[in-house]
Amino acid sequence: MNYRRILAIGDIHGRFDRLSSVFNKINFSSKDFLILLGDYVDRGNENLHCLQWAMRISKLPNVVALRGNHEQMMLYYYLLGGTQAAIWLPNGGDRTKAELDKWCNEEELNRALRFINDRPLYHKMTIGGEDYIFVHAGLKPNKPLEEQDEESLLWIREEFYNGYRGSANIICGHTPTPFIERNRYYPIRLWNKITLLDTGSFMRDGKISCMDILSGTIWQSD
Ligand SMILES: [Mn+2]
Repeated sequence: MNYRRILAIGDIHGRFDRLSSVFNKINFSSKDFLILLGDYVDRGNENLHCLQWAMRISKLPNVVALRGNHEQMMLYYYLLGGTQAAIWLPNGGDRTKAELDKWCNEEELNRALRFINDRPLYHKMTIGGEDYIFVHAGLKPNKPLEEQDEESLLWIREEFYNGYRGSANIICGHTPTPFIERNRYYPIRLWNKITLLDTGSFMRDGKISCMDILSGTIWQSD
């Protein structure tokens, strides 16, 4: 594989307007490789459009769409029950569910759930001798990738940011950058090889961000 760019897009959260804005800027083609870091749904007002876009584009051989914790909550809500099911609606799932109730028949809902269930939790690549791990939230420090649990990959925050000492570069979303640095809606590169690409897509001044891992170039929604 010899791609022109390795692109990663952070949290989307139902903001199809911002997704279109950033996606139009990158001029994505078959020469690129694209990783979506998850959280297509919840909190925005076009959750279904975002999910359907991810379902469509991930059929391309040069696109990987990961699972985010919001897709995980949705999956639990519809299929598995338990604590994660109970927290979906109050965490923005209410809006997604309203759209699904309105626009989807049972077959379409099942197709969406199957898509979510099939999402990988991480994607690893080696580029120029460097390892890159793309994952929604992060990794449990001091644990090999193969032994990571679903919970950490989808939900972890401070323990990962403060404790990660690995040699692989980690590209992730999940914690909006303004939660780490006030009023910052631009990706953050931490000292320990972690790059945070969730730039608060669902927030008033938030953006959706895309980064080319090879050049470091960043594109953002208007
Ligand atoms: Mn998120």
